[in-house]
Amino acid sequence: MQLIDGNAIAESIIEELTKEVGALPGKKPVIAVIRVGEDPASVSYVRKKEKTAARIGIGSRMHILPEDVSKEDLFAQIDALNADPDVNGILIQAPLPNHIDETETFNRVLPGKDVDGFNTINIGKLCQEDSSGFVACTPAGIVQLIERSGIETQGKHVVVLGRSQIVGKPAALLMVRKAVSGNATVTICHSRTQDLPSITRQADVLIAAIGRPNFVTGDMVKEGVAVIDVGINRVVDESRKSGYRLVGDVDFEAVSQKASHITPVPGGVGPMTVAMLMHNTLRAFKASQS
Ligand code: BQF
Repeated sequence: MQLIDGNAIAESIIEELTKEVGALPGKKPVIAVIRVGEDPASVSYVRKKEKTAARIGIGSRMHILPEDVSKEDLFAQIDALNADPDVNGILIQAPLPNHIDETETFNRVLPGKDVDGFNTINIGKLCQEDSSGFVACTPAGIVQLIERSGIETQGKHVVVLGRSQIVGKPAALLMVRKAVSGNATVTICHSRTQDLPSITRQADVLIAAIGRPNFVTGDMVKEGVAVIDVGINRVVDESRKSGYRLVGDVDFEAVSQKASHITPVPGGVGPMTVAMLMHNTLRAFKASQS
């Protein structure tokens, strides 16, 4: 069994980006981050992104808005960043408070600055296999993990567990693309799928993004499966200083005994999400310079 080291793969991408940014002759890329409220997970994700940007030489501009910000004020902030030629990428940290519609907010960002790839235009481009768009960072990170671990997808059965706009759907589109790290036969299943284990057991590659701790058990996979665990679930753990620990959507103990490859949580897909955000920001910068 090969443990896929997402930290190490993310580090090598960060190194590649650092070299490229270091070699830029003039201006450096800049990402603007909007965080609404003080959700502890959002605070921690944003901090990780700022730190990683700083290491690479990407500038970041933080905009922290109160939990009860009006849609008008939030959109005015986005509009100002859209119009600012010094801002290359705009990130709106999810989750947003309930009174703000996420899709509408993501669509307010100019497609060329939508480094999260959440915008209708960028999702449409992914669907059309138009590589000029931005691909959402987590699915893009999954592709990198697969490529850099030598996992074959051509002609294989990739089962995606989860149908979210941000992970499941774009991951399925990437896997079915006419591309070396694509050309798969793809099945998307979800919480309403009948006899789910009979489908997951057919997977040569299983991408688990259903958002339930330890959901995929040993009897749900076949021998030799490659498993990408996208889940980041907080479960209570009194023995930890924080009072919780992170577990994936996959029962790692059991599934790792059958898998050819598996990603851990933490240290699997998570760090790749951040690395691909930086990759997209550099791309947005380069596009703005040409
Ligand atoms: C790790 C995210 C759900 C909802 C909104 C490294 C991250 C996480 C884990 C991280 C995520 C998840 C991010 C690890 C960003 C990934 O070591 O395993 C990094 O920062 N992520 C986010 O911004 O919004 C989310 C998950």
